[in-house]
Amino acid sequence: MIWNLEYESMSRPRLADLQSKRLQEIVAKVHAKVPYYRQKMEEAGIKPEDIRSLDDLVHLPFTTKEDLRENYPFGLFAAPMEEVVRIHASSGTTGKMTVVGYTRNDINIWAQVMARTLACAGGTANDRIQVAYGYGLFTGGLGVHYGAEMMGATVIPISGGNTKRQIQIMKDFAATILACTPSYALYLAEGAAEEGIDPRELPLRAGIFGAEPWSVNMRKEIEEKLGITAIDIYGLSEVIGPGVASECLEQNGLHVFEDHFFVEVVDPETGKQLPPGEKGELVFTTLTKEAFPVIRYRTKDISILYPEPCACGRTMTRMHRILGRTDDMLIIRGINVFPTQIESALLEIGETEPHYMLVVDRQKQLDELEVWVEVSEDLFSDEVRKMEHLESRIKQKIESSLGIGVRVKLVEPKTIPRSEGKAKRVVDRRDIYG
Ligand code: DLL
Repeated sequence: MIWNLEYESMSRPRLADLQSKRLQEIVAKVHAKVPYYRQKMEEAGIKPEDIRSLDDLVHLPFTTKEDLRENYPFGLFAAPMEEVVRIHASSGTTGKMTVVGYTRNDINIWAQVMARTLACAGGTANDRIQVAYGYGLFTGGLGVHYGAEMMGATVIPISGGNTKRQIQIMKDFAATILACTPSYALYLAEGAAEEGIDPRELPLRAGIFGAEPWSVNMRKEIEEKLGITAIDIYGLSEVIGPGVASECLEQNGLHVFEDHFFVEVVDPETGKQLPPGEKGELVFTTLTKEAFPVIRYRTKDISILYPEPCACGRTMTRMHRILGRTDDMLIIRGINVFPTQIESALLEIGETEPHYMLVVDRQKQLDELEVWVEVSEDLFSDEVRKMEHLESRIKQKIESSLGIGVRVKLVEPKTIPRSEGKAKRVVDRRDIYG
């Protein structure tokens, strides 16, 4: 079923008209309400009236995560705080988080695009949706939750973690759709097997998985082990959260909900817009959001656009499953981690050398992050107790700033390879984009 047939299957020319009208409105709005955008537009010599069609969008400057950081926490909000009913946040590149806000109407739009996403996975009011994305500042849990309620489905708001309980509830409440990260879905499958439960015999029939990259092989494995259809869903906090794009049952690219989010692919080096079919960085402009509109937001996610019609009947452009990142952001158990966050934690503690390395692996479907840090010769040859103490201080510091568990390994001076150019800080042993 298509949740909103009128919009999701709109003819391309009508859609372009709608987008063009909405684009002009949003540009005028941010110019009037957000000093940052006004200034950027002035610097570029552009007035809102210059944006007359979708082709004019390329004249507008990009917005980046750094811009959000400079305006931390609420500097880019376009609505007064009394109209903001919700805040979410995601990792920033250093100590500061990326903060986003929603008006009541934004929450309503978000619920609608999430209802579309669930319908893309074959969901209806008859479904029981186990929401195992985290609830809280992360957009996953509450995003799916509101969409599922709007659809009229039964929500099981269990949030992430506690695998045994997840499996028990999945079975006892007869959940039909699972929402979580793809790696957690595989972990649940293994957990079920350990409990002597064959998930393929449960009523579960579909999953909406995202928040991290996953390969074609991983999809196969999830589908086989859980006996379900696994749907890729994409989104980011800065744009709205989950609900920016979703695969349909054709499983051949993710439909971008373009009546709300205008999508471009640009060359990450030059910023030049690329034609459909070419690989580059996704850039989004929100067309309808009130509290936190973004203009040409650089996602750093790599994909390709396919505007051809889809057999499902939706006319919305499809994007390829995410093919990589243009930066070194890692996603560990669904949480975005920037090496720079770890670097600033280490710098705050001091006492170590500025050489570190992050080793990421997937053990039994769970991501593990190991932080190797060089210590001085003196400290290394010192008592073991002192080393252990430092190790645990670093661990605590990183864990509290990142919100995920890490292992810390202090290593001898000069054991971390030096590079002549860009330092290679990350060894990722997972096969995530394959
Ligand atoms: O991860 C929103 C979300 C929640 C999406 C639940 C899907 C499901 P952030 O925490 O802001 O928001 O992280 C956004 O995660 O820029 C991508 O790099 C990555 N990402 C999200 N979905 C996918 C996906 C949520 N399906 C960042 N495939 C994005 C690959 C994804 N990467």
